[in-house]
Amino acid sequence: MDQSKTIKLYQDMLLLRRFEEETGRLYMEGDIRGFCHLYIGEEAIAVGSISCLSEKDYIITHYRDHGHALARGINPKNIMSELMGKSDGTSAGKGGSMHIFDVSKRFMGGHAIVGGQLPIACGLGFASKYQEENSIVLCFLGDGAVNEGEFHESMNLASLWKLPILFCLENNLYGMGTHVNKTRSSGKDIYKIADSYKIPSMQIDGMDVLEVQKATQQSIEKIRSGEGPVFLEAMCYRFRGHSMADPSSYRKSQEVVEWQKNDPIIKLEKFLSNQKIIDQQKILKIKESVDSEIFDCIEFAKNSPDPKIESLLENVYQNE
Ligand SMILES: Cc1ncc(C[n+]2csc(CCOP(=O)(O)OP(=O)(O)O)c2C)c(N)n1
Ligand SMILES: [Mg+2]
Repeated sequence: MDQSKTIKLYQDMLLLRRFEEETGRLYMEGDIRGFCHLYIGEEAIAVGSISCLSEKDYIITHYRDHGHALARGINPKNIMSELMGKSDGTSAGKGGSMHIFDVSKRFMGGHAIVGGQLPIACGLGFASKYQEENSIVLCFLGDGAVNEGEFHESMNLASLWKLPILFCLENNLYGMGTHVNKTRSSGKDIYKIADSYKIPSMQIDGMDVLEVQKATQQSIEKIRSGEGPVFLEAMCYRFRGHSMADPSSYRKSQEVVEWQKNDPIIKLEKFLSNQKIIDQQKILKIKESVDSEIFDCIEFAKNSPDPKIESLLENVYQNE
């Protein structure tokens, strides 16, 4: 194991966590408005899987997208500006929380329509194959997306055309306030659906960044060799409500507490100190540097100008 790379995983997960804790605070203070869904608790999935990609690979995801964007290395200043609707935002302040995009990083959004990213992932995969780019597409989806027709159409097409896609299902057990067991007979074993499309699949612990990383590496090797898509089901839990407007009254606080015992960041921190890879002093230093980066990016976003009224119709297209 490369120790500095493992420390980087810890640092990145902490960046996601602290960024979103501050996002929640700024939302309550009115600096961020509109829809806003936090990824707190699920950091190991974005950080572990995205750490395996090369620059030429694509990422496409759902509306709970801040974590994926940060893990891809998009500048947090621009992400925070987007959340505040400012002109330095990744979409010039016009997309907001659910629509983070950065084509230079091959980060193809942030999609608010549940399952809407899946056919687009197939398009990206097809383009990569057709142009012999050897790029793969890492496509994140929630358990709720599995009930959409687009999910099944995309799985079928990806398998039939051997598209280079890694489907990464984040099974956090809830679609808004509904438990997966109420919407699927295979609630906690969704990965088995992939069998019917002849797509190799596996269930993994999405609260363990090292396990996510290992499974992603193995999957990517398979995909790059031209064998077609792979499907991973990462079991996880969101520690906060579905969105900032959700008081989470549909689940018992004891359930949340049980899952918080499995916090992916604390787990890696314990591993790193038990293995004597980092000590308490180094942990403190990392926390301080992450905090200072986040406070800088909040300052930057607050000072970023509002989009000009004349820019309202920029980047709006219509067919003649
Ligand atoms: C096509 C469509 N139907 C319904 C909605 C409303 N909606 C927004 S989020 C959501 C639940 C999705 O749950 P899941 O895919 O498990 O993602 P999670 O929020 O758990 O990350 C629904 C039904 C939507 N955005 N798009
Ligand atoms: Mg879910």
